[in-house]
Amino acid sequence: MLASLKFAALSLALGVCLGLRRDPAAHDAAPVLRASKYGALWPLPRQVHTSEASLKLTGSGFTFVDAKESTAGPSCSLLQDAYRRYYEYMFGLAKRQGPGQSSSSRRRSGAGELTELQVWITSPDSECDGYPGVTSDESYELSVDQPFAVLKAPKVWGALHGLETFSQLVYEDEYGARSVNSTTISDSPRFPHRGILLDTSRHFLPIKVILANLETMAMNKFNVFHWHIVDDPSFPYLSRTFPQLSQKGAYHPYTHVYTPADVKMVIEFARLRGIRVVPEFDTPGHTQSWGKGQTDLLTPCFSGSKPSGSFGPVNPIVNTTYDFMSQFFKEISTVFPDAYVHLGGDEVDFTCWKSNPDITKFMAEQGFGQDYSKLESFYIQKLLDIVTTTKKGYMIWQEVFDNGVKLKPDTLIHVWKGNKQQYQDEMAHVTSSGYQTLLSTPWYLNRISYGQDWLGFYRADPQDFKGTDAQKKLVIGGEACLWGEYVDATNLTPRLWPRASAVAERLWSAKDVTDINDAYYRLSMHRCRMVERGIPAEPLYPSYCRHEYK
Ligand code: CP6
Repeated sequence: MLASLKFAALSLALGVCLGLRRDPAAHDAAPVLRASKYGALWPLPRQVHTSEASLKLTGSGFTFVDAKESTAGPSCSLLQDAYRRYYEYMFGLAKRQGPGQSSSSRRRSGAGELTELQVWITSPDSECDGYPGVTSDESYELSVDQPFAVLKAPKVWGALHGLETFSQLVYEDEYGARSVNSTTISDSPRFPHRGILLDTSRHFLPIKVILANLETMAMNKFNVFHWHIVDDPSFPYLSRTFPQLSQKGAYHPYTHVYTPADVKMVIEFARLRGIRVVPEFDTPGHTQSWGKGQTDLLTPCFSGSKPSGSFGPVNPIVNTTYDFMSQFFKEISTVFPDAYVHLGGDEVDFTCWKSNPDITKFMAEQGFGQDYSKLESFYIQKLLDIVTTTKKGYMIWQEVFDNGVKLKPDTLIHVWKGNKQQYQDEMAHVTSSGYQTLLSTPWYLNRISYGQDWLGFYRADPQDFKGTDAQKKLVIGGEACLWGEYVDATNLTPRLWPRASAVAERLWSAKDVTDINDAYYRLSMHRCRMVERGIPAEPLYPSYCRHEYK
């Protein structure tokens, strides 16, 4: 089925050298670096057929064009922008390289030239001006052949992925001349939800860092930016309805905030790359920063019979809380176009609630006994009802499900806790209750170790738990999380990439794509490609990239 081909020239061209095989720090057998028949493709497409026939490409002789039959024409700026980006990635870097391109391309007599990639959107509605969603069609078919290549996709979302794949097929010889092998690819993702969580509360992340990350996500076919925008330490979201939240709760009221224009820019930049933006406003815990600008929102903690001056989670027993949440989430539902918001609900500390006599009285009136998770559920239930009136779906951390809160059937339950056994049991439990779920537990990229930790991320599979096929179908994907306690603009990119790329392949490629040696080669090439594109992605192991230090 798959043409078995040697890509020795390719290996030379991108120049990853042989890594040492024995590493005292590696826990299990280190992967062996040898060329993959799939070249530098990452994540691996569903079907790849390659031939030895290679075609030359030159910057002056190649263009992206809309196919005549395409339902998206020159007025689709999403595609026109993508053509510009990929042209730049494929040829713009030529400036940095030595001479010799045109002479070497003329010397090869047998090889033809590839002059065009025709992009053909086949569905009547290309969705060019829409937003991607969980049910978006991301499939595409790519045929690279003489005299032109064709990229066919029902929607623009598949075309974006196909352009990335096409750019990954292009390789350079030692003189910098570019070629692509005649290839056909048929591709679509294994899971519809492939996310990255960034935390902008522990440290403020400048907009340009967020945008660079979105750009890198597109190179890895991630399609959800989970924006954990506020938390205990700071509240950088500038709310039009409640501007005092960031005035008082941000690290700095002007420089460390995301204005409505900033948020718009992030959403549009993401849309142009087929990425959804799902904001998280985590309550009732993780809300210390909310209390600075919104007095009476948080529960006053008591020391004996007197208020201690400190505050706990959101106060669930007063009407003003719910009035506030109604107005707040009404705003959020208009600012963020995605069909989902993430409502958090994790790690609620009951100590403060227990100290407060008004809460104690309320617990008794409601018949909650000493079970504070019932109080938490009481709050979440009301919050979910409020958010439902804004016509949004919701994602929640697993504790909300664990506590038995009544959930709409389309609620997404985000599993983040426990060891392997525990998270697999949780996935089994959530799906046997009929809920859709996504996994993050094995993908806490904020955790680092001395070694090739991409291997562990790569091996985890969100469908590995005991359950029926129907249960497995309820797994919609996963998210790699980069919590921000020890991460800011200085170290975010190399901490995330290429480690997150391992998660990208697990969530995009077929379940049986598990060959570690093959992955190691392709990921090394992919990492060098990210570096060449200006993304400071960290190395996997002793190696070099051809274009570095020039
Ligand atoms: N913040 C919030 C966090 C974490 C969670 N929620 C977290 C927990 C454990 C680790 C890393 C991050 N920092 N709001 C858990 C979902 Cl190891």
